[in-house]
Amino acid sequence: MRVPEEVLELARTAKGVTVLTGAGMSAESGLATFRDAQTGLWAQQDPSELATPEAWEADPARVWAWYRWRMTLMTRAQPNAGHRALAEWSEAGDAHLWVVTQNVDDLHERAGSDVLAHLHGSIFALRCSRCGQDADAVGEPLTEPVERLDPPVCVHCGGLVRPGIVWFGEALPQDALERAEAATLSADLVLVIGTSGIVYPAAGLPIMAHHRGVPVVEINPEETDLSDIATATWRVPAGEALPALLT
Ligand code: BJW
Ligand code: ZN
Repeated sequence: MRVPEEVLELARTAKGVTVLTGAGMSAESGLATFRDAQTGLWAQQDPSELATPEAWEADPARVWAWYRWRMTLMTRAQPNAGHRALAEWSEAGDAHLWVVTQNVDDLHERAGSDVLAHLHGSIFALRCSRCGQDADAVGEPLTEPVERLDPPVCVHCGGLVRPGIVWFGEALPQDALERAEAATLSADLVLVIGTSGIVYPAAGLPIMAHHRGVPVVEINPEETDLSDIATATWRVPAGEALPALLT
């Protein structure tokens, strides 16, 4: 695969690279994105009925069944060539890479990257929805999707255990957001990979970089809400682009 000259030049000369990833990063690992019109998670389900605190309050068993099934899929998935290339880039030592992800899976880590910030939390970091303490009871494994499944119960207070992710209307983890902002300001290149750039404040990070004169490169087969502020766009899947960038 031929790497666009401008992208190659920016990647070769950068000393600090902030990489913002979204669901498209894990698409080639077989995990569905949110907003793809055919295969996206939101194509089948209404996000307001699943990914909001109100949905959880109204029907925790429905919400838990969906997340428990997605945990199964994420456990089965393997990092793809794009995840591996990012880890190798970091190990090569020519540049410092700060990986900032909106993904709640652990595929960056399993490929060998240190993730600076999980902006939307982690699906595996369970906590009590009442007292907030960490929980490790995953409950029964799911081998197929189900409509409803009772969430596990907190051993401290009897509250319901929820996934450690950020729903719409909830605040992002403050420390993760601060680290991501600091990395964005320190970088001399921001790579935006596999995100529609619709969800804030995450989408504000590359915009902030752009306003400060930091080049932004987008790797995504489709145009996005962030394409306009990108210095260069490369319309290829992440699993093909990133290995090519390293060779
Ligand atoms: C490929 C590919 C391949 C495919 N290679 N690419 C400012 C303006 C307007 C609204 C707001 C605003 N600020 C805040 C808001 C409200 C809201 C928001 O942004 N709404 C918008 C929809 C308008 N934001 C929030 O509510 C956030 N919280 C907040 O702001 O709190 C404020 C507050 C402060 C203090 C107290 C209280 C509150 C929280 C946002 C939480 C987002 N959560 C989700 C669900 C997580 C859990 C779960 O997994 O179920 O996070 S929503 C969902 O979207 C998920 C994702 O991380 C996020 C982003 O999606 P992503 O990753 O971009 O996926 P897609 O599907 O959209 O795109 C995939 C892309 O990949 C596509 O472009 C493809 O082309 C591409 N692709 N194959 C490369 N092989
Ligand atoms: Zn509790």
